[in-house]
Amino acid sequence: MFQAGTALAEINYDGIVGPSHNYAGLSLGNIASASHKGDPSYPRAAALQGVAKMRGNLARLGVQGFFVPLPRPNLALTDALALDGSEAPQLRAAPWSASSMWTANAATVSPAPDTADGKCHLSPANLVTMLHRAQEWPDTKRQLDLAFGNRDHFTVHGAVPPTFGDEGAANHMRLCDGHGSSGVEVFVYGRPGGAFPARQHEQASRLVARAHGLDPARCVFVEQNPAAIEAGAFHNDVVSVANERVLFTHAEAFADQSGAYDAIRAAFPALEVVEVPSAAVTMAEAIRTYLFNAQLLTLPDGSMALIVPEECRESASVWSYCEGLMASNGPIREVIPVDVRQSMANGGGPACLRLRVVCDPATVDPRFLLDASKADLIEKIISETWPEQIDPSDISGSQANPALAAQVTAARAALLTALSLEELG
Ligand code: SUG
Repeated sequence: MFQAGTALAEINYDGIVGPSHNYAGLSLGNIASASHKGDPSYPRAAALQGVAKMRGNLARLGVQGFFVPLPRPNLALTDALALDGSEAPQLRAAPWSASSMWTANAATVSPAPDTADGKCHLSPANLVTMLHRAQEWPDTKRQLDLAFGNRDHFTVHGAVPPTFGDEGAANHMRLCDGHGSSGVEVFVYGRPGGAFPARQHEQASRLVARAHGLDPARCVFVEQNPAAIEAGAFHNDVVSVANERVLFTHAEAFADQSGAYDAIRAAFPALEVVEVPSAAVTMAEAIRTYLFNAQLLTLPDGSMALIVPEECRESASVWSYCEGLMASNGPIREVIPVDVRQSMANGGGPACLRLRVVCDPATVDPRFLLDASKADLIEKIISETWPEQIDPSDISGSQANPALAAQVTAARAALLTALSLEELG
């Protein structure tokens, strides 16, 4: 239970990219996923890119967590789908998806200073809108139950019941004076009826806020701009990110942009908005480069750094905006590109790959915390066991590929053994 004065820190839990990482084009409304459908994927390179990102943030922040990949191929889902070779290839690919790497969709997290009982509450996201993602939450919950098993400090809930779609932290932001102080939680939902699915339902957001025991006066519910969803912003974290008192957002992120700022400011007067105008970066370019799918970090000296995908540096308009940001007197003083191209090609940037948990690091299971030697170990297992390449026909062809299934299963098992996490096997 939270007591004032306890040392709370933000821990970023990155999803280790799983050995079955592939491009099957499963996510309607996710432009990168659709446009890379059918490409060969490189699971080993993808996972090493992810570890390199974690190493960078470990050096910057002094703390970094991770979650392990979920069991794939998921034989229970294969059975449930009655796959017999006559079905659409996309159905065959779903049990192979490595989508749990995007841990921003693993859960919604309300840190202890925000909740009525002074514990940190986590609700795994049901991800019901997409078949390949809906299989994640029971295994995600098993992992959360272990990582945050200290019941004096954490409560792990069940998922929101269907039909209310919940996508977790990707549609949730927290504003606060410092990570350890009480925050205002902002839930961003989409209204159904557009060309693409609105994955986060308002009722799911409201349910999570109630379950977590949040003070209604410190919760804000905001509608995402339907035009942003239509343009490919399938999660709010593709168009805005918050850290402490700062909201970094595209000017067209919300259905009622100034109404959203007013509502947040009414609950959190210290709000500082860094709004990127459409004239500087179009919505299409923001979505292509994932400028907002960035990690906005508070560095030990109190300044903020934005960890963006390399694609931002390659875009004239986005990089010129970033250079202006760094030269300004604003709160974001550094913009640091990272290479997560394998994940980006499926619509997952630096922010998708991490779940933020504000807590006392002494209260979490240390097996899920990274240090330099564990990063070496994880890299060694990935280099030795992860497939170098997967062609979509390996997983969605009418003939199953038992050798690949065996390799993927063995690779995950080797990682669990190395990390003493066999109980997740
Ligand atoms: O749910 N891509 C993920 C990307 C998730 C990004 N997360 C955040 N924005 N927080 C998704 O659409 C692609 C899978 C495929 O096509 O095989 C995929 O699931």
